[in-house]
Amino acid sequence: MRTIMHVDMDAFFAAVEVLDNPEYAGKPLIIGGYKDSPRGVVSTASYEARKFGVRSAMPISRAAVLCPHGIFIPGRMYRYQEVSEQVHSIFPEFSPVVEPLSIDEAFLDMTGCEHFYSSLEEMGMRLKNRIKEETGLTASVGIASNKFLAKLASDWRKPDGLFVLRPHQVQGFLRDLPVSKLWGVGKKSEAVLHEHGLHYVRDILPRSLTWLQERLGAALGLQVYNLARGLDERPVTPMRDAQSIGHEITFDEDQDSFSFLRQQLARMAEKVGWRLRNQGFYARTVSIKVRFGDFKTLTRSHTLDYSFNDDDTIFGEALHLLQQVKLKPVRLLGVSVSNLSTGAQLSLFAAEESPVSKVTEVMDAINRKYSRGTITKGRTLPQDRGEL
Ligand code: TTP
Ligand code: MG
Repeated sequence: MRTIMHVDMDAFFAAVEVLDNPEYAGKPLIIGGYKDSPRGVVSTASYEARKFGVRSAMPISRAAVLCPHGIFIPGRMYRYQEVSEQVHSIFPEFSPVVEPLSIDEAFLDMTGCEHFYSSLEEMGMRLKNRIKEETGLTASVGIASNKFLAKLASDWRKPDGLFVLRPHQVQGFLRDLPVSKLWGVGKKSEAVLHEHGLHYVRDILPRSLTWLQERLGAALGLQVYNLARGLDERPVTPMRDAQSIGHEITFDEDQDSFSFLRQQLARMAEKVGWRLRNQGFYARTVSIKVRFGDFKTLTRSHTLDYSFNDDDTIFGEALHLLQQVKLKPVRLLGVSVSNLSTGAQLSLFAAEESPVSKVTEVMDAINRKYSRGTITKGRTLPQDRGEL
């Protein structure tokens, strides 16, 4: 039995603003832009503002209607990044096996460390107290026997929450959750489940694995079957153990347009670069995977003599690899990076430069502030579809 702890900061960007501007304390605070900003999107809101229905990813204009007396401010990404680093630097005090998940959350594998504490509650409390002491901010902590349950648990008593989900409570806890809480169930698969009258986790339990796989596909069907039973074997993967970060798409129809594939490559390069930077990694190798209509699959890789974490390098290398492939209609395309490290080993030619260009930094800040994909490079947009 494993002991996994998930920690997630409360209303993170808003909490940092309250920390730096105590006059905002206790007020409805909305981060993402001034009240009259026409295209702004809410990145987060204080819990006081959430009472009025304000949520992340909502247009500022809508938030202004819901919460007209709220305080609306644009974000300060560099500052959130700074506090994020402070928070993440605490986790190794608790466990050597830490998986940073985003700017304000992480998984800690606490298996074997339990006996250092009088109870799991005390363990969680200690982490919360350390974060509070170091940053002045509150976090919510969930403790359970796997990642899926630990993340649900940290959410359960938010904000400033602590919840230990014990094995005998799991079934009762899961039963009444909406199916969308199961990882992997997005809008599309949620609709499929609803169509069959499955709205809550308890509705899924009587369905067989085969039934679910027939409707959701083999992989997602199995995942949903397991998660509904509280089963999740995924290990906490510390940065140093991560092998690669990748993204792939299967097309509805086989694709034979190079410009289309190039555009898909650019989109995936941005996604991969984003994840790479968000987890504080650098990579040295870029790989592509191409599966043709006849299911023949090939991979091609190239390793550079320096590490990188920018979209341009990933895209450039991936495109170069794709250009060397003799193409026929493509069913699946993937991009991944590997040879990961946490520090930059810069190109000799770029020793003075930051490995992430200013443009990428600004794009990341905007995408973090709003939501990923808000801003993107032109090459990810559809172009004239020249044939191969
Ligand atoms: P979350 O942890 O999802 O949200 P939160 O910390 O603001 O609130 P909660 O107490 O519910 O955890 O995200 C962390 C930060 O990431 C959040 O403060 C702002 C940013 N973010 C966005 O910029 N856009 C988004 O759509 C979301 C969900 C988060
Ligand atoms: Mg949070």
